[in-house]
Amino acid sequence: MTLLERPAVVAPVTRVVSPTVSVERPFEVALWVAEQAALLEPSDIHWVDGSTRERHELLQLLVANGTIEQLNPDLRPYSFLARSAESDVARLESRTFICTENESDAGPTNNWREPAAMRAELTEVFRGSMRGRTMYVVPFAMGPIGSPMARFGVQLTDSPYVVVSVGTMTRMGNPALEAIARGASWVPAVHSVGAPLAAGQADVAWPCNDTKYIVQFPESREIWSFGSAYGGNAILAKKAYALRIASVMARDEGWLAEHMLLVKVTPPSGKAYHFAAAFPSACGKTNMAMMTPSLPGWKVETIGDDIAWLWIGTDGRLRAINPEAGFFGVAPGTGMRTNPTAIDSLWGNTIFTNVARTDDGDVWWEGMTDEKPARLTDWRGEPWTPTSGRPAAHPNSRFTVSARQCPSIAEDWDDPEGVVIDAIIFGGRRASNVPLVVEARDWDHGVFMGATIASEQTAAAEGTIGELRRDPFAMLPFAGYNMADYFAHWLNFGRRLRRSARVPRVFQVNWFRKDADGSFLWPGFGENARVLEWMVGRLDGQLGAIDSPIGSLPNDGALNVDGLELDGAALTELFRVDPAAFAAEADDIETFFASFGDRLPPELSRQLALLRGRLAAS
Ligand code: SAT
Ligand code: MN
Repeated sequence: MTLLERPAVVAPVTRVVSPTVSVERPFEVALWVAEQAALLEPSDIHWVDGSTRERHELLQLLVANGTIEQLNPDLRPYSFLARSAESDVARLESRTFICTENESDAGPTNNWREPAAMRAELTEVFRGSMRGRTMYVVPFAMGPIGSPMARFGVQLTDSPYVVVSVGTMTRMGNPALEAIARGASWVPAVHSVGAPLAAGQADVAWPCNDTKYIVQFPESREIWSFGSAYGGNAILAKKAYALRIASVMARDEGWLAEHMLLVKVTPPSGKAYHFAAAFPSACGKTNMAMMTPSLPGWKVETIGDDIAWLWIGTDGRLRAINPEAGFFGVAPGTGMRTNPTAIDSLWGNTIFTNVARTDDGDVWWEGMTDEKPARLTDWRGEPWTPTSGRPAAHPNSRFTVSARQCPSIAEDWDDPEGVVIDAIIFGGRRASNVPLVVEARDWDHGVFMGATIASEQTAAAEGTIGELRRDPFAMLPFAGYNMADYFAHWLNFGRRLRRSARVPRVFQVNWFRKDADGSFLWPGFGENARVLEWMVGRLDGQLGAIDSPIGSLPNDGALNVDGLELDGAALTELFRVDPAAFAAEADDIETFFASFGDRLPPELSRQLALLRGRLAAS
């Protein structure tokens, strides 16, 4: 049997452990569940209802299995620490596949596999993979149920840890199943840790498999994931659905599924603005989304920290929702100085993964406090002291917490109609070259900026940390189709916006530029509000800019640096546009663009030629 074929006889499932559900099980879902059960051979099936009681029972089960341990309830109420297997700590881009009939539809930036061959391979990989385990049927909604943008899915998984994670990150359970029963279309997603248990075989704390697959079939809108229980590899609603599959839906239906945070910024004037900002994984999206602005009278409120779905509303305006319901944030570097809002969000009801534990049963990670605790248990479960010479928390250790717990969450964060976007920001981690902030000349120039983002690799995925790579729109690992077509979709989208309403402004930022000694030039974090102030001033027409070959820079005095310990030389260096360095950058962009062959939209080659012309004239 292959994954698409129906089995002649649906194998009977031994037992259905399911809470009494008041909701009707949609026939189509029930049939699919039975078909998959015949392949996966779980010992039980549990339809997840999403109730608090169910979550509690799953957490108890996870404690009993040794997957998580409860933290000291006096210090961190109802919170838990998970330690993953050492081989299962980040997204695996090399094992992420896009399967389309034609290779060119996946494009040069994706790992392509021929769908029929991949189906045959997966059928063998998944056969019997849930033996000895319970299969959870996890209905979920991305976006507020009732929003025109809400989309649905059902994930099968044999990991209770993944179920509780999906419970925080999405709207999981009966309400989603009810929407499907009423006729909403849904994406099937199958996940197995790939560790079947023989009769009587003892389980391990973090079951997983050395062989891993994260497979998307964009044409049939399906997801298959095997071997990992970590983050984006396993919470399939997140990167696999809300970005890879949703980007394809968005292309076909005329909207955008983006790797972006969403914030509401209110200056002292009281008029609110909404920004969507794309940065690669682990480049500070959560910190920016929860920023405590250093400027008096300014307010930044959180709408989302990782994914945004944008569309043109019936009013013709660019609108956006955060399809998620929680935060899966990087722990290291999150502290009272850098992100007090995140620290406040994590007071309780939080699952931490791969952070260190203190002797009194609380958590710690690098950057949480300036002073390191004298003794810890590190993320591997080993004793640790500050002289151990290794990090106590894994660099990609995470917290999983509900958005509702975030003190800076905006009142309109889950408005079914979304929020109106005033500006789009692109950013990356660049030690050199890219200025603190630049404004695009127009939408098409903004698309060029997005298409040419480069960033230094972080610990969020496997690879050499610090290596510079092009990460267009911060979507390199997340676009579910040919990146060149994705660029064209952005260009077309701008054309539609121009016809109907005001086109949002586009900016590029770089908080990470370094001086000759390798120290950051810009203080970042709450001081980034100064950059937002300039952007708001640009939107209002109150603050000025000067033209440069790469776009508009703040003119003298337009960026408020009052009270900052920033000398003139540092400020100059933050905005220095070195024509020679940018000419080299243009050559690199040309090579990158050439990888797309004739599928590259001509407008992007034109933008590159314009940039070179401006550099030559400068
Ligand atoms: O592991 S996740 O993909 O969810 C996080 C990230 O890489 O942005
Ligand atoms: Mn992300």
